[in-house]
Amino acid sequence: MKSSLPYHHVTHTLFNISTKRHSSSTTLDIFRNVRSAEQVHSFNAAQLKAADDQTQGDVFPWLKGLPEVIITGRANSGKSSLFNAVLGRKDLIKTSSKAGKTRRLDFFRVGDAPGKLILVDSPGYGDRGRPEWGLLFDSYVQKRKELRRVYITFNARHPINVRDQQMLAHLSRTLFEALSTSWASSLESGNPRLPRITQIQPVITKADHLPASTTEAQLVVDRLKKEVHNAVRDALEGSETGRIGVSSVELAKLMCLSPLVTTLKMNPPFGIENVRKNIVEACSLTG
Ligand SMILES: Nc1nc2c(ncn2[C@@H]2O[C@H](COP(=O)(O)OP(=O)(O)OP(=O)(O)O)[C@@H](O)[C@H]2O)c(=O)[nH]1
Ligand SMILES: [Mg+2]
Repeated sequence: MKSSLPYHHVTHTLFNISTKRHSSSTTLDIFRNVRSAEQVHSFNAAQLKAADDQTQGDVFPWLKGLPEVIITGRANSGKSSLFNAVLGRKDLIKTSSKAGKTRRLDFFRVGDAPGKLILVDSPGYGDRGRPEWGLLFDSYVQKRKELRRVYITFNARHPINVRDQQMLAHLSRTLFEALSTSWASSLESGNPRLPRITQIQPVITKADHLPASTTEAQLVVDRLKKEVHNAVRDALEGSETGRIGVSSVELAKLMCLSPLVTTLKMNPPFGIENVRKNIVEACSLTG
């Protein structure tokens, strides 16, 4: 079995892709009782189909309007494991070495009831994904007002592939359409307000699989960062971003954040505090 990288190696990589710093006291506050997190709901493709016949709106459960973040990524890229780590739990969420474990949207409340925010785990895409899971994810991203940020995982061991590019393209167009619609309605209301951009946060998981040389590891991270950004930029080029007064290049920069790097094969797991801070910031809960 391949041994884990030395701690300093991944630390170095993480520092080099410098991420925004946030007040850690608020983060600690929100995640202080992280172990009290609970699953508060789940929603599967069959429920979506049944509900869609009744309404065109948000069909997902009302969770007191708490801010939500959702995670996506290729099947088996480590989405559910990452959320377990963020929640300081080993197996609140079921994980598996076999792709296709998560088959529905699962909603987890962070903190004691009524909670501060909701993490939404979702099924993976790619060869082991299913079309109905894609519809479920799409419906959530298109309709959910509480959505604050979309996390997308990339296994450090695998280069980005065409399915990742398709997902990034689809996601950025969907988020742009939502932005454009809320801009149009704010114009109509006679009270134009710059809409909030729902951002995409890439997360490189399984960083223990990055090459052992720091330079090579950095190259992998930089390449992924560039490819993800380019996929978003190219997708937005085909959208009429001028409608909201920005170029596709500008919007891509605003919409797609720099990747975070994590590995759970260290004790304690690496990069998790940064993911927590990022979630807290996405939910506008920083003090
Ligand atoms: N080496 C390594 N393996 C990891 C890491 N994180 C998760 N894994 C493993 O990756 C496998 C898949 O993890 P999951 O969290 O179930 O992945 P998922 O993306 O939720 O998978 P699906 O629900 O099937 O789409 C499991 O065997 C985990 O133990 C990590 O940081 N390093
Ligand atoms: Mg999963």
